[in-house]
Amino acid sequence: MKNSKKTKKGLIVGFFFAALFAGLFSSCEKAVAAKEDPESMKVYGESEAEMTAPPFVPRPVGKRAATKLIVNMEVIEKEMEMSDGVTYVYWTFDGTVPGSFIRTRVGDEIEFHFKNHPDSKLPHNIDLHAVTGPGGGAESSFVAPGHESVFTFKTMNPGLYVYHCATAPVGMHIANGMYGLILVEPEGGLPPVDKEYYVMQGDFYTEGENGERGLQAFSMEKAVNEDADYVVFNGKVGGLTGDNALTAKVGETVRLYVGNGGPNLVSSFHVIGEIFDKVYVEGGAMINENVQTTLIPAGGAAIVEFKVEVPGNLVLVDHSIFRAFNKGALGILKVEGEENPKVFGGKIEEKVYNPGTSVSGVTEEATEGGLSAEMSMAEKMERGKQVYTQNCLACHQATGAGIPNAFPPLASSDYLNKDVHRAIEVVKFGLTGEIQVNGNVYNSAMPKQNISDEDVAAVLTYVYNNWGNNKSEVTQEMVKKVK
Ligand code: HEC
Ligand SMILES: [Cu+2]
Repeated sequence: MKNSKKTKKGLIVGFFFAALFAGLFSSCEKAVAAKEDPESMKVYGESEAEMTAPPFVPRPVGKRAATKLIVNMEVIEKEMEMSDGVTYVYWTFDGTVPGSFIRTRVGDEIEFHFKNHPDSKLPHNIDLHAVTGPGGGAESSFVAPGHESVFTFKTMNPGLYVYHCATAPVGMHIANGMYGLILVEPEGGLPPVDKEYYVMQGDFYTEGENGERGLQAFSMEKAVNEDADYVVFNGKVGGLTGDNALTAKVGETVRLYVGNGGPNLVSSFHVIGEIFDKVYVEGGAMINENVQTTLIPAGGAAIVEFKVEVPGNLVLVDHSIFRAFNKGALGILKVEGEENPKVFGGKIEEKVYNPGTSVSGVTEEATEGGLSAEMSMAEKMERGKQVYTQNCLACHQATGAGIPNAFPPLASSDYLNKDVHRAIEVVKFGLTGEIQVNGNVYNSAMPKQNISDEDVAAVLTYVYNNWGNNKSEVTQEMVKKVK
């Protein structure tokens, strides 16, 4: 009894002292931290910065002390691929778009050796958003072809920063690919993750339209109008797909350093099939959690982190979605590993859904049973136009021209004109797999059209008697026979 009381008292006293010590200690620590402002932070030793081409990043800085860091970078102007069969003369930092990733820490003294290859046609410079000083180093780094300039700065603020060329005309130098990222780690580094990658979006303006083959020149007019032909990750269409896809394994944590070089467009960065567990908003110290899409300004960046729980292809996009599917802003992160049905069950069933009523008001009874009275040609044409507008126009377009690479034309379609019964089949039962229409290959899916036999006859008659087709008339009976 007595003993236990004593122990209790001892404990309380112990707590009191512990609390006192903790208080003292933490205030000490605060005093030390306050002294460590980056400006007066001492540097220890000297080393050369590891530089990496995208999508890779140098090893973490972590706990190393501030140091004198030598950065070597070279401007190279060269022709590279923009898209299949399309090339462009890029102006680059170290030969890639975006340029090499620079990794440093707060308090480092950077000695920047900036070189311009003798084969370059123009002078260039570098404006690093991580620099506190005039032009972010632009004037101090300005260098003619075949020269090197050296300048120094101290990294004052941790964060992820864009660098870019700032030689006049600035917009043109950026539009030609002159941008990249520099990461300034905070004291002690960033929390460790399993995979880190470097992704940077950019918009490109070419004399020819998107996909026009050959060497494409820069279009100042389109750039001024912000009318981009290509919006891409890592410098080209396919910069992060196929062999260039990023990879990770189920269970790993992934950190993406995402920049936007612009020159014009703001990116609505999104990964289809993931949620960002963490976003370092705008590349700064503020962390947001559970984010679907993060805005990355032109000349800005963000760090996003997520754990990959299930296998499959995650799709990196600018969610201004035509840029992704029509201009190139699409990348793949391939996740391999065991299925994880607890997190994602996948499709477990598919069955017929028939509520028994039709929203479009199409009569159901004509599909089964006897024939209703055959319409006259004029009636078919009128009815057919209505059915077409309601059911087909969205894909095949008002003029029957279709959409290249997606929906085949019905106008002057050799496929359509060759075989009426096949055409009826397509409309009644849908169509998937590869077909050729007027010499172009389509490999897509047309859904089964749930319309009455009478309407199939009308719409096909309408299609056959328009847009240069062979003027066949389709009857209910013909439709009924196709099973
Ligand atoms: C959701 C989009 C979509 C709708 C709606 C649609 N189609 Fe199609 N259609 C397609 C696609 C895609 C193909 C090519 C399928 C393939 O690649 O296997 C196709 C192919 C065809 C073909 C054969 C190829 C050709 O160009 O001659 C015909 C005929 C056709 N559709 C007629 C129609 C008619 C008539 C309607 C309306 C009753 C209709 N389609 C509605 C997407 C659609
Ligand atoms: Cu430049």
